[in-house]
Amino acid sequence: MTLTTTEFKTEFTKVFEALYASNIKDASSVQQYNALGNFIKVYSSENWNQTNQLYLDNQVKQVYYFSMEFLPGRMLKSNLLNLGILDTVRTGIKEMGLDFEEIVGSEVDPALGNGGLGRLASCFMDSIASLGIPGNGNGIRYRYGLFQQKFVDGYQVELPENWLRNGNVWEVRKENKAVTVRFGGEVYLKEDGKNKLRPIYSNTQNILAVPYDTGMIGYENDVVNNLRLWSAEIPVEEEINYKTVADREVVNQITEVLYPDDSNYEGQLLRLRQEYFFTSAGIQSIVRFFKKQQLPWSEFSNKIAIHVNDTHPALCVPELMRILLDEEGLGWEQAWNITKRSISYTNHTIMQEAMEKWPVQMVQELLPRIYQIIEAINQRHIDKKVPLYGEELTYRTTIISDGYIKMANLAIIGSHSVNGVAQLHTDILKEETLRDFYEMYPSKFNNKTNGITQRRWLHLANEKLTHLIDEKIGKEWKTNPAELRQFKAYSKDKDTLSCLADIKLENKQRFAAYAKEKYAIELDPTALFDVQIKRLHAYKRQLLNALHILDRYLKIKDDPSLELQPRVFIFGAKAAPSYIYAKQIIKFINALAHLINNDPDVGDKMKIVFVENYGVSLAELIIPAADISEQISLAGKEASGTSNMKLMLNGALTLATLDGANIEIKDLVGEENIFLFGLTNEEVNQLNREGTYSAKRVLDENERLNRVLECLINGMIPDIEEEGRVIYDSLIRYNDEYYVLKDFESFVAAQERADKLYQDKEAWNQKALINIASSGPFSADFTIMRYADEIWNVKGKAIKNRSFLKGNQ
Ligand code: NTF
Repeated sequence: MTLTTTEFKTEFTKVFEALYASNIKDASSVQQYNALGNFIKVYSSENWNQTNQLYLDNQVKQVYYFSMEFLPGRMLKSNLLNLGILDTVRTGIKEMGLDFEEIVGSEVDPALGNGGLGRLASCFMDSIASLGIPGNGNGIRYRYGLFQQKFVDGYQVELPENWLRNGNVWEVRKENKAVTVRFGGEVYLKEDGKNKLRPIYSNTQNILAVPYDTGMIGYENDVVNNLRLWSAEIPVEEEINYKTVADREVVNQITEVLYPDDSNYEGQLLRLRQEYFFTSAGIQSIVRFFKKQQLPWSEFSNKIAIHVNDTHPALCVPELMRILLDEEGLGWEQAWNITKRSISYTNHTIMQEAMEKWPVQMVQELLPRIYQIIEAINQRHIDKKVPLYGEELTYRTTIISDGYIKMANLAIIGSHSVNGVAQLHTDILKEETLRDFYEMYPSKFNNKTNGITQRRWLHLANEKLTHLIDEKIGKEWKTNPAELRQFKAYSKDKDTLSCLADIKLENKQRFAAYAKEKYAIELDPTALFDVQIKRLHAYKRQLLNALHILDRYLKIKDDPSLELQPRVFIFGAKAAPSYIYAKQIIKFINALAHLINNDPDVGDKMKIVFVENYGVSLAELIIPAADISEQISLAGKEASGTSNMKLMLNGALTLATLDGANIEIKDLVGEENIFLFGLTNEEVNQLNREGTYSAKRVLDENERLNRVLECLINGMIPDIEEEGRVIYDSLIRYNDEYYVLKDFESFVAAQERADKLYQDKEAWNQKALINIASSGPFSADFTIMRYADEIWNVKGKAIKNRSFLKGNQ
């Protein structure tokens, strides 16, 4: 299909008039956006329909990626890019006298995720479609996305994110595909006369799960896959039972918000309801689709791969068992084999507090049949493993223990593959966090280092850089990102380096314009832009970054005439609403920013911008403008990180600990093209083992650091009396759990090396170029090819036509 500008203008006008019966020039940009979205939907609908039909006709194996979070970002431009009509449409819109960027900007960014985990899911959806892999996303259509973050007096305030205010042009409500999800009540098993036990339910609450589907458009390959998000509704026949607003609210709540505060019992219960809701709905629809093909059950795992993204969808295991046993009448062994062969699981964190566990009683009450099945899985696990591994080891791996149901244990036992998201993370899983399981199931464990889609994070976010690369090495890298390495040949080419510098400067100017408009802060675009963008968490150590800033500030105060490499420090981070310490760090950084940004002694030497409500669209603005990528988590704690890959791809130099995927970045670019500092994982382990670390001693031995810390409690930074004290105590009284003080000196030294290198523009740009050219292996296309080959057993093949499907059975 090719589209000319004239055809586009005619068709687009038709769509607009059908929607709004008015003149397009008088329309708001939201209306124009809506019409353009509709045009795209119509334009791609044939491919969407056909892709679906072809998958069905050819009975290809399909992947279902279950994730509680998706962070797709704005979709208008990426859909146009993938359809191969971005330039045509842009020109057409311009010729019609409309403002393309304004239209693009009026799309609301759906915040249906927290951070890395949700964005990874969306990068994966893009790569799955672009590789022509038959794949589907399965998640929740939250009525309100992750809270909208505002700063009031420097404090984080959370507001509801009403992302559906103007509707959502991309989704299609499919009430014909709705299913019922059952909660609560009582259940007992009854002989059905055919020697099978069947559950009899009473007093259950039945909720209708209605899917909203969104097309996932592959890159120039005519493939349109499906992202299915479920919404909870009251079944029509049960309306009579929901008389009050409060009654109805219980149902609406299920898909109301992402991650409701789960620091209390009610919050946890709601979270568990959400997890079962989208898991059950998804599994039911998979089984329904499978049965449509009239294949024997032995074919199930040859046709279906179910991926569990972290433990949130781990109830896939007992839910698939339930359907196979209770509804399809299969025997335990057969059902168990099908379940294990179909399901695979990714672990995304080793942080103990993020390991999900649910009180037994809660699961018993909310999901009585599922509880029985989990109990049976657990018992069989014990019966089978005790003779092989002994009681001690086996009991450390049970799903039920100490009155809790451990979701990771359920996911591991009920699946055929367990993967970590970077090499070090997988090693830590094998050797520490999940060591007992690794001993039991060594062949289940594998590594799949995360990846990012270069289509969004380079083509769309940094079009100028894309043009430069196209001009130098051609366009093959777009479908084979490994080809980016050809760009290395230009690392000594003065022209190319100066083009690269110009592009970076323009991107920095673009961000500076945003900062000026939004926060009335003047930034010097020639300063070094230093970026840390990620969720706020103690282990990610935004605090270390802030202490370095404070140290620089003190230097300037000591000697205002000091020559320092000017820097702009950019932060973007949300803190979980119940994570008080993280919120105190936000307040501290904001207070520090206020002090420094308004101090005439400082001028352009330092500026701090903490952007509000960091998300995908802001990332697209910030990442291309970054010179330094701060990846400074305590070694061993960050599973992978993905902003590190995006920043590298856009020519930022990484300043990092040897943690997560930073290690793989170092291996690819070489130690001379990255700034490393801090403890290694082994050193952290050793310090933990010895137990002799004293933060106080570090402080006593370092005068500079001592002065910095004093500023937290001596009133120099206005308005942080409480926060300053809490942070100070976390470091000194509670002995600095994340070794911030221990790593301070080497962090500052790395920053000094960065400053020095930045003086030599050519050397810096050369390293930036090498970083860009080395980032190809982090394309999610490669990550997904590995999932496809090694976990899902589906054929991953970039395609220009659909003939591949025939060979993918
Ligand atoms: C995150 N985990 C990790 O913290 C990141 O290091 C990683 O890059 C992403 O997952 C994607 O793999 C989580 O968000 C969670 F939920 F597991 F804590």
